[in-house]
Amino acid sequence: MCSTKLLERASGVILGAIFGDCLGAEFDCMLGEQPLGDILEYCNDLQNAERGSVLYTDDSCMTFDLGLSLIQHGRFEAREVAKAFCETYFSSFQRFYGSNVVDVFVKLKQSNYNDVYGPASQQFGGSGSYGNGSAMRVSPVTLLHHNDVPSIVKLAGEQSRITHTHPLGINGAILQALAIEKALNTNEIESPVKFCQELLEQFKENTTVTEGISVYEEKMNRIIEILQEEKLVKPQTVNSKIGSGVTAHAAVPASIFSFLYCLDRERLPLISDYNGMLRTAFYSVSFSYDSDTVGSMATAIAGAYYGEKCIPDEWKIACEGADAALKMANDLISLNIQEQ
Ligand code: R7I
Ligand code: MG
Repeated sequence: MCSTKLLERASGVILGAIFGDCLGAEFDCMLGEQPLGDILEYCNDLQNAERGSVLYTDDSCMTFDLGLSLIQHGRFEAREVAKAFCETYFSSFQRFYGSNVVDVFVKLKQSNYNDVYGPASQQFGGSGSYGNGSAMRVSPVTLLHHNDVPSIVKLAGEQSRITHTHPLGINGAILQALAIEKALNTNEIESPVKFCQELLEQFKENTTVTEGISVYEEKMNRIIEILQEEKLVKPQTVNSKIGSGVTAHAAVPASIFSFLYCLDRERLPLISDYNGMLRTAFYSVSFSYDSDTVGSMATAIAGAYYGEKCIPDEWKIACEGADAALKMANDLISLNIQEQ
């Protein structure tokens, strides 16, 4: 039997991913940080928005592609996932996919999906991409294998290799999947620093890709440093010490930082009246240079901790794919329970 609490949290993961993406897409920060007041104003106007009218981007496209394929086949079928990624990409209008990953889609299609891992390994002169694209879609992996860390790590890495083979790309997907798992399993975070230290240890112990671990270790230690040293952190500090752009080793730590920073409502006077999931969504979107993706990843982690009820119904309804997100979370958790 699935407890309501687990289902609410699992739903929070996928809904958080979609909500953060939709919100972030409206506040693309590539040109600089966004005032929190503007984001609040935008959200308050959402109650008048039509159902599904706030559109998501590639983050959610790929999250749905991966999750629905896992549900359909009951397991990871790499060729099917590759096909789903490509079919969605080639049938969509502008969803703001990464500028290089589209070359992988073209080659996958040309090979009739028979060479599933080859095209990604040829990216960037053979080093593979370290973009954040395989981390931003990883949330279904955690739900399918909830309570089974080795399987989460294995599948997070395998799904990454379809588009991102660089060790930093793969490890970004693994760290994000583990962050969601830890948030799902924690009832009350008493110390954000301890949460971060334990997550780092778990990542180091379990990742199957040793190259690039030190980069993430350094970033996680900077998160700890910032959380310990400063009460009110300026966006410039986060951007200079952690980063928040399109690379996995910037965006994943930035997402983890956002979640941990927003646990303490006093750190965010302007939005202190909102619940923690909304604080995380607003904050992550406001400072990131890749606002849709950091918004999506940070709010997915927050959703695992706070649960989907933390997003007001009228805001949910405004987002494209909200109902599908809730159904997908339910189906993944049902599969997970059957496996145990
Ligand atoms: O990682 P990816 O799928 O998407 C990244 C972001 C996400 O936020 C999406 O929502 C979208 O907005 O873009 O896309 P990739 O094309 O694989 O990588 C994104 C970018 O990361 C590339 O265009 C490069 O600028 C950079 N990058 C690299 N640069 C140098 N060397 C990724 N890997 C490398 C590399 O090995
Ligand atoms: Mg993005």
